[in-house]
Amino acid sequence: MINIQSRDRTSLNGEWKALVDPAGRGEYLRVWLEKKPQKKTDFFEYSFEGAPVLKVPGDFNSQMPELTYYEGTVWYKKQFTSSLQPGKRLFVYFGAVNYLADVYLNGEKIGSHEGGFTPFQFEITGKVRKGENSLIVKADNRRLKNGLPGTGYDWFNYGGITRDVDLVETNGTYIEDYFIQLKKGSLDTVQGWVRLNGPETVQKINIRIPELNLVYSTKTDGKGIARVEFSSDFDLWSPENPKRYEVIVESETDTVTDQIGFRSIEVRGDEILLNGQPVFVKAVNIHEENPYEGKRAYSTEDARQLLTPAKELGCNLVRLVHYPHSEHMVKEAEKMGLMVWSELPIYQHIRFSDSLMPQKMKNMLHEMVRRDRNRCGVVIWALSNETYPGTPGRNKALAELTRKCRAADPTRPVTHVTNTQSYENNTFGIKDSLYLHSDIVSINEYIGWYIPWQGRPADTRWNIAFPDKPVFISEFGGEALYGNNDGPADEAAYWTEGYQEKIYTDQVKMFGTIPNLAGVCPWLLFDYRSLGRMHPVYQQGYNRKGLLSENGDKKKAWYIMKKYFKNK
Ligand code: GCB
Repeated sequence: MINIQSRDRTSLNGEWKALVDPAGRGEYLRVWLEKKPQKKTDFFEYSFEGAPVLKVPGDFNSQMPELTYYEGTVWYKKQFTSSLQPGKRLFVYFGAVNYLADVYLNGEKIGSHEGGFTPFQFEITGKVRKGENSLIVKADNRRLKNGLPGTGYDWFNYGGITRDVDLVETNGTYIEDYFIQLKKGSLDTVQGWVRLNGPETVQKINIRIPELNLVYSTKTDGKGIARVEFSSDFDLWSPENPKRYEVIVESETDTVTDQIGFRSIEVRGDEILLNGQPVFVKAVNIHEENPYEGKRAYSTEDARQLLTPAKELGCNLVRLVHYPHSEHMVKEAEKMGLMVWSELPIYQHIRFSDSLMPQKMKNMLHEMVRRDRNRCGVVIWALSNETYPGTPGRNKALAELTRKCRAADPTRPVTHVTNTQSYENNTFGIKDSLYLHSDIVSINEYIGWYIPWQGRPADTRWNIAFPDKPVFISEFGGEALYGNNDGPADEAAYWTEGYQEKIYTDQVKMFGTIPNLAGVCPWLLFDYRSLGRMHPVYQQGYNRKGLLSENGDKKKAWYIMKKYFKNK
């Protein structure tokens, strides 16, 4: 189901008992049965009694020093009471568990989930007991060769129950999902649907927007689905006017309330149009990490800490890399007038030819789209980042995924990001055929950092095999340790702020040469933790490509970017 926040729910956030299981003994000992010794002399191990606690939501790595670099299993336990009345249904809903989750209620397995950044739920009607209940979750963040992402990635592998957990109570038939957004290209007509779950499939549906004096009525069919189409004179959402309306969706057995904005987003020819007008995308990359505390970000407060400097930089979009961020983050961005780029962790080394991969990609796509389809702030679905053309099955798998994405949501542009360009004689060659399936040609390039310049930035030439599409520089930049200011900028060495500043100055000159340039997005807002970044002096476990240090200090490059956005 979607829109948990507006439902009859009981939060299971807070302290959970935790058993660290590096050897995988818990499975063998079946800890979910919570066996108790009968006599003093009975041998037993692995008991939740006397176990330490972990905070949920929250990654486990940042909560216990011995778990800092841990990649493995932690068993979590929470007790709750229930008094579910006959005819009602109960669900346990997880915002995210990284990466594999097995969930047990009162000793019985109720389900599993794969994927660290999308929500899932299990129905526990008929399984929940009156009074005390015990919920046990096995969270395993080991990297999988056929995982999404796979084994190699440049961010911190925060494990555990990283987002909110809720019990949600509904009537026998409830409003499971709906899609209420403007139809593609329209500025006044909503086209969507409402879907019920439960036996009473045929019901009257009302959609009310009190501020517009709007009441739209329709009816669900035998499958519990109602088509929706209505028009109104909406005050359109935009970064300058992040207007959202209270929207009430009612059936005869359920009511949910949402805050929904209306806007149109389209790629037409080589331009990106917001509400019918060309928009230059001023973006910044953000990882889901609270930089000040070095932990996975999960709350509204965390979201504000990350988004406030993005606004200050002059951004109108945040690229939330490289996986779907929490719902709080997306909602805060929308509220603050930041468009959102939402991305799947189909990142670099993916085993496209693995027999399980099509299903894994499809599930994750649907979990991402389902959760945020009604968020007008979300303007782009990004389906992959830096996958390699030579990987067997790559193009076919991503073409198929693109088709599925467009079917699930025909209103938003879709993109793939690549870094497969050639760069010779100061000329970029862009011809990765993945862009055939991409509405926007999104390019990551690190000229000036990983690759040296081959001429004056302002003389750069471009050979783009897709001349009719907008071009977006989705990543560029270089590393600098804040406060490392040895030497004047023109002599500055690697890791200095001056060196990074020079990269930005050159990149900005180069941007002027890009045909169809529709936006740019520096890599990235804050320095962030990554296991692959262990230079003992300059990195110390951090990717230092931030415009801000992990303490929020502005590096010199920040000002170059801010000026560029201001003048754009
Ligand atoms: C990239 C990746 C990003 C890395 C970044 C870097 O191209 O998309 O995930 O962290 O480069 O710092 O090298």
